Amino acid sequence: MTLYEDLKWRGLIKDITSPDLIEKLNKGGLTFYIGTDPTADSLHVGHLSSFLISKRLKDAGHTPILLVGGGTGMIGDPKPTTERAMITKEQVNKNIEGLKKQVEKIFGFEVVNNYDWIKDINILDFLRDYGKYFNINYMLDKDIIRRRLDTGITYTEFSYMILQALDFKYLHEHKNVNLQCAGSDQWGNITAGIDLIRKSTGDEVYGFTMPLVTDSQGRKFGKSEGNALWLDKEKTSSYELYQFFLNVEDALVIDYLKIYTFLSKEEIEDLEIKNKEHPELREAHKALAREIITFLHGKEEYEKAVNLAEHLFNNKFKDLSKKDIENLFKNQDIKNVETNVNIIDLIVNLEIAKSKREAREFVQSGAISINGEKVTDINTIIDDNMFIENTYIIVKRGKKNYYIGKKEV
Ligand code: 545
Repeated sequence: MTLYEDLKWRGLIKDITSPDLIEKLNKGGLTFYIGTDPTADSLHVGHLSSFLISKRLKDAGHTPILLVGGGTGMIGDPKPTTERAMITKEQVNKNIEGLKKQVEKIFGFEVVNNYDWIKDINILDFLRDYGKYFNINYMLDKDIIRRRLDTGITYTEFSYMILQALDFKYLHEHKNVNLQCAGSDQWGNITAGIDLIRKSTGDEVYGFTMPLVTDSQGRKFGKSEGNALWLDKEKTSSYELYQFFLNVEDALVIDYLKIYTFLSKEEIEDLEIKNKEHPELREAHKALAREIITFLHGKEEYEKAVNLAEHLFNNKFKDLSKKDIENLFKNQDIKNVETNVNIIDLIVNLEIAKSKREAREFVQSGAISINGEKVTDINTIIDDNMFIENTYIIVKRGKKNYYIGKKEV
């Protein structure tokens, strides 16, 4: 398969600006760029598909440049709905540091910051050398701008596309960049750059966009219970990523393997058959989690995530570290509890039961386990050695209700 055929097969191409791009993609040798504004100090899974494309193109012989928008990040790319809140310059710089470190670590590509050239353009040069190429009707015709006219858009956000177009021209002239790629929301900004370059230099450059990845309800992919899944493992642990990818919808797991992994067509088709014949083995889901976490955080992190998941699955907690337990039960509230109390008091303190009577019923019916071991004696005393690493006690009621107690010091 050619690169273009592979990208199409993976569902990674939404639009291309010219059919000429196909042969150029297949031939290799293009320098391309993808940009990201520093609206946060870490990328999240929602941006991953578009950044993985830079590795796919690099592996096919193209040269990637990653741009962090220190300049554009201060302006704000207009969203279809509302004006963005401006972020402070301090916040922009903090986010740039985080993003640069992250994209260099994960992708290892050259990173440029458009503040470095935008800062030197004064207002008169901007209006004469760039504004002159932008007819208002052309700008109003951009889908996202048009949708903002009734809710209102400020001059600041309205002028954003000129900055992104200016970037493309700058990189074309200084780094021989002939291609910009991005998610589908960037179509207007990319074509603005292509038109600026054609009008001002006569050169033909290219762009392509990737579809926004969604779940079967059409919701943007990459959030779990409303929270973004960050690519920074201090924000979202490998274990959380593992659980997320292990539990993506069966109907979409093969599509996600195409988008988020570098497994070959044959390997993915083989997983598709296995997933059909033995869905209970979840081989496709495990491959998805393995490939992504290994790519992002390395094999060791992946194995740690699997190990933690197996502990939870097998109800084995005693040999876990404090950090492991905090990781396993990150979204769970942890209550302070006293040591040397009766198990009934502990169950009531942890609000597992509403009364001592109900607590006794839970214990006697065998519904309660402490650190993975069932306890049925209502006279059990919870003493120090029942706190893992002298800190945490894990009480489970029934099949999957976990309550974490932290020993009061
Ligand atoms: C700025 C100057 C350029 C070229 C591009 C830009 C950024 C672009 C933009 N991109 C998005 C973005 O999201 C916030 C990242 C939070 C860490 O706004 N104007 O910065 C997203 N981009 C990746 C994909 C995207 C896009 O980072 O392109 O489609 C999301 O998948 O929304 O010269």
